Order: sequence, then C-alpha cells, then structure tokens
Amino acid sequence: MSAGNRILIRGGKVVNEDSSFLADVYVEDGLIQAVGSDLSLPQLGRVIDATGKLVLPGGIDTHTHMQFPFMGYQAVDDFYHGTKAAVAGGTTMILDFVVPHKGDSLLENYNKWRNWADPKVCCDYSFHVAVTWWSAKVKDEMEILVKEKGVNSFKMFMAYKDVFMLSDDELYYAFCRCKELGAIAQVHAENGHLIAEGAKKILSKGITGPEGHELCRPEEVEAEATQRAITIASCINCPLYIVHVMSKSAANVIASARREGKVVFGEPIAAGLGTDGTHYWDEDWRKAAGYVMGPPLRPDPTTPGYLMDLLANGDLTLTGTDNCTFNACQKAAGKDDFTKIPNGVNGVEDRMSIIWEKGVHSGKMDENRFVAVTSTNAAKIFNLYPRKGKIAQGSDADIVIWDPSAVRTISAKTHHQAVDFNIFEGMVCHGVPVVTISRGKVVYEDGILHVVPGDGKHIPRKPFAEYVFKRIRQRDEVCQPTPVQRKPYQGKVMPQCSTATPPHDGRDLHQ
Ligand code: URQ
Ligand code: ZN
Ligand code: ZN
Repeated sequence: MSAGNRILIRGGKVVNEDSSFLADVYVEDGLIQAVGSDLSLPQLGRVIDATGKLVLPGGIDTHTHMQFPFMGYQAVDDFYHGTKAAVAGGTTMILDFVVPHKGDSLLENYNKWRNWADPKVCCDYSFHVAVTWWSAKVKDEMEILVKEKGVNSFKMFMAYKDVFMLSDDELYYAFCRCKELGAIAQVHAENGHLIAEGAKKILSKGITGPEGHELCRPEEVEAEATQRAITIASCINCPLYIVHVMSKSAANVIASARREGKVVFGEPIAAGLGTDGTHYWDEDWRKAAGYVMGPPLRPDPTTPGYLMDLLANGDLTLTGTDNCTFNACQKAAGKDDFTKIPNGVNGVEDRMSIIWEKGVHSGKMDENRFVAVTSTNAAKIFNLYPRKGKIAQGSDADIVIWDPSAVRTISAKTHHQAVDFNIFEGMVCHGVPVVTISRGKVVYEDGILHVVPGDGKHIPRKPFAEYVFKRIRQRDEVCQPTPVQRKPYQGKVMPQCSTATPPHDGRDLHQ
C-alpha cells in the first residue's frame, strides 16, 4: 500500500451538523479511520496541518445537469469540467439528473447517462431520474431503477409543457409509485400552462428580451404549483421534495406545509441565495441572458436574504445549484425571443462559498447548520448517511479543509467551470476551501487541482431512507380512516318508503 493512501489531518476543528470539536482525522484507503486527539500516523503517510481551519464533510450538491442536452444545446460543463469545478469549491459529491424524453425508456436513458458520467467524473456521484411521461412501462422501470440501479429519487416536472410536464393525474400516479418503492418524489414546481400562455402574452407586447422570461412566470406561478404538488403528495402520504425553490411565496408555502406536519423538503439553490432577478433588466443582453433559468430568479432584491433566513431556521432543508451552463453563443439562440434562451446557470463551484458568505459570515447560521444544509441533510434524505455527510470513523473520506478567514473574489476569469460567464461575478466571499479530499485522495490543494477523470464513483442509494420514511410509515399505520361502528339501518328504503315524495315528473331517481 502506498503512503499516498494515508493522510493525517492535524490540529483542525472538526465540524459536523451537531457539534464542533478540535480533533485530528486519520484517513486511509478512502475511509476516515479515526477521529481523536493527538493521533499519529501509524506508517508512512502525509500530514496536513489544519491549525486554525475547519475540517468539514465534503459538500453534496443535490442538483446538477452536467452535459445536459436541453433546448437544442448541450450544457458546456460536462461530467469532467463540472466535477473538477465542484471539488475546487469544496463539493465532493453531485446528484445529477437522467432526463428521458416523453415516450423514451427510463432504463435506457439511465444507462446512457451512466456511460457519459463514469469515465469523466472526478468525484462521487449519483442520479435522480426524471419521470416525464406515464405508462405501465415507466412504472415497471421505476421499480428496476430502485431495486437494481441504486436510484431512490424521481423528479417530476410541472412545467415545460409538451416537453417534460406531467398532468395532475400523472403526478398522482408517479407519487404513488415513488411511495410504494421507497423513493422520494421531487418536483419542479411551476404551472406550465400559465407559463405557456404568459409567454405568448409577453411576446405579443413586443417584449422579447430576458426580462420577458420572468414576466411570463411570476412568483404565484411557482407558489401555485408548489401548493398543488404538496396537496397531491399529502393525499397519498408521500414524502415530497421541491427542487430549486426560487421565490418567497413558494418558500412560504413549504414553510406552512412543514408547520402543518407535512413531510416536505425545500431545496433553494446557490443562484437564488446569492443573486437576484434584477439582472434580467440589464441593458447588456448577454449579461441578462446569463441569468435565465427556470423558475427564474426574482426581481425582488430581498428574496435571497429571505430564502437564506428560511434555510437557517429549518423551513428550507438543503441546497443544490441546478448547475446547467450554456455559453454566450448558445444563450444567443434566444436573442430575439426569450423563450429560446437555453435555461440554466452555474453554481457547482461557488455554492459552498456563497452559503458561507450569505449564511455564516452574515451571522444567519452557524458552522454546524452550514454543514447540515450543504452536506448532511442531503446525505440523510438520499440515504447516504453516515457514509457521506459526516466526519466520523468509517465514513468516506470526503473532506474539505475550510479557511473561514480567507477571502476570494468569484470570477469567470478564474473559475474552473467550462462556461464563459459567472452569475456571481465580482462577489467577494469569506470562507475558502483550501484542501479537498475525495475518498481519501487530495484532489484540490491551494488552488491546484489533482483530479483524474473517472476516479469518482457512482454511488448507489437504497430506498426507504429512515430520515424520510419513518414518519410516513408510522402515519400509514396510525392515520388510516376507520369506519364508524353503527347498528344496521332498520327503516324503510325507497321505493317502499311511503313518506317519500316522488319527484314532480314521477321519475324514480333510484332506477
Ligand atoms: O428545470 C431544470 O431543473 C433544468 C431543466 C435546468 N434548467 C433550469 O433552468 N432550471
Ligand atoms: Zn427543474
Ligand atoms: Zn434542474
């Protein structure tokens, strides 16, 4: 065994979701072997001094679309560039999406996406699968994906009419199937019909620029779909996960559902926490188009702070990025019509810094909540805990050494992503990842990447995550409606009943 397999991280402050403590961390063979005081290297290996730094579980980005073929173009951050950028930012696992076209096999697409990702990934990853149409075949394939392929989450779209969108009855069937299989149902919550009509209306007014993208899908379009998804899931007692929560109103809907005890989780993303939709009104078309994504960023500039408050207090649960990047020349497909601008923004590299800056540095959340919302809660919901999301003996050695007092300025000129634009351009962030360790290997250190494409692994996930399904199971047992025990009715029944008044036309309504 080579000495490179052994790392002792000395003198740092270990931060988990529930506690922080000074400790050394010993890593060997991709696993955390020991966490404790005054550890020493049993054999030859590397010592990393983490004095004055934090030792965090690697970030888990719950929502990416690497090399996604979408709206006629392919996202430029592929599984190599995207995961390389992820580790540079302190993220050691991504959850990406397999998105089949309507009518296509979920399984075949899962295999296709695996073939894209496996040779390229520089950190561990896993897949959610989108259900974009409904049939007996889809239902059967969902079972195979859960039982044989390690999928425990399915995304349903309420937007992208005629492309990915499901109707309410299809949502109902898909949610039922998710629950049966022990998978979590995820939704893109926007009313696709209203968006389609809104887009026609805005274009007819001569508004063709990126501002039209927000104008045709205002907050209530997101809030209505969020409420509808929660209502449908609640009728089935199915756990629900709302991806990319972008508005105050949608977040409020989730917060009140959680206060009513519903099993629902909200995922804000780096874009929505770090910037806002005022950019859609920028006079520079390219800049404005760079922010186009669905649901859109909101023009109310207090939205990011509000979403962060809800993330800090537990109304929202965890964070992703929806990283889905298109270059200027691709975005330009919509230069005369905002509906043709490929939707998507960056975030995979900057998520951890944005949340540290706007969440921890601002005083809204502590370092433990930071770990919960960037890593641990994702590991729990997607049944990866404590393999991921925790610094503890036996966990995967996915570790970030974080310097809370270092500062960096985000820029497309220095980022590691393939995309030529950064929605956080110029933002100064306290909190910098100085070393990233992916399954026991140093993959990023002091600004230098040491990644090997294909070194990351697909991580299968088991169904029925306890964190999600314990309450569901118990409710199914105790919250079933029961019939009222009555003595049988002994009176007369129509038509024998002599006191009954026949309808005026003499019809017998019971016929
Ligand atoms: O809706 C999504 O999550 C995909 C299709 C990426 N693009 C986006 O604008 N959010
Ligand atoms: Zn979406
Ligand atoms: Zn997405």
